[in-house]
Parts: sequence; C-alpha cells; structure tokens
Amino acid sequence: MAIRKNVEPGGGAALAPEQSRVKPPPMYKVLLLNDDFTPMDFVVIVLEKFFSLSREQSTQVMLKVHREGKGACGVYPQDVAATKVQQVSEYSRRHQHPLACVMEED
Ligand code: TYC
Repeated sequence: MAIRKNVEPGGGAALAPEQSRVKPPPMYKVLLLNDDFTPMDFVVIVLEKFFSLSREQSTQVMLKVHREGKGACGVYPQDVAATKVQQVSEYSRRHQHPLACVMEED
C-alpha cells in the first residue's frame, strides 16, 4: 500500500487552532447549610459518602459549616452538582435529618 503523508485537506500545512469563542460551561459549588438538629457524625458521613472526602477533610468542612453557617463540599459541572444536591437531600430525608444542601454558580 502507498504511504501517504497525513496532510490537511486542501494540501496546506496545519494552522494554529482559531481562538475559541465559546465560554467554558459554568461550574457550581455544592454547599451544606447549618441547622441545630442534624448530628455532627451524620454530616461527616455525608461528606465522606457523597463528596469522597477523607474523615479529616469531612470533619473540617462539617466544623466550618457548624461555626459559619455554610460551607462548600466541592465544585462540579451543573448536572453533577444537581445530582449531589438531590442525593444528599434524599439521604438526609430518609434518615429524618433536616440537613440542607444547595448549589450556587461558582
Ligand atoms: N449544628 C449541628 C449540631 O450542632 C451540626 C451540623 C453541622 C449540622 C453542619 C448541619 O451542615 C451541618 N449538631
């Protein structure tokens, strides 16, 4: 079989890619909100289970939320963030805790 050089259609050399005119998709922060009823241990479990944080990282985030009223668990594309919010809300409801989880544009 003949060997063919991999050239651009039209025979010209490859040009530098045109500068992209599309914005990257927005990212979303997932936040936990403090309340007076959800046990600290449960919040730590949620952070480990749904946000893949270590026990130490989860404890730090939980304490930040407890002291400051809210705290970020992670930053994700919109569909992933929305799924995390749903999963945490459903899990908390199932365990009869009022833990609130929301998302906001980063
Ligand atoms: N404030 C809760 C308590 O004292 C603990 C808590 C932390 C609750 C973080 C919610 O997102 C939260 N048991």
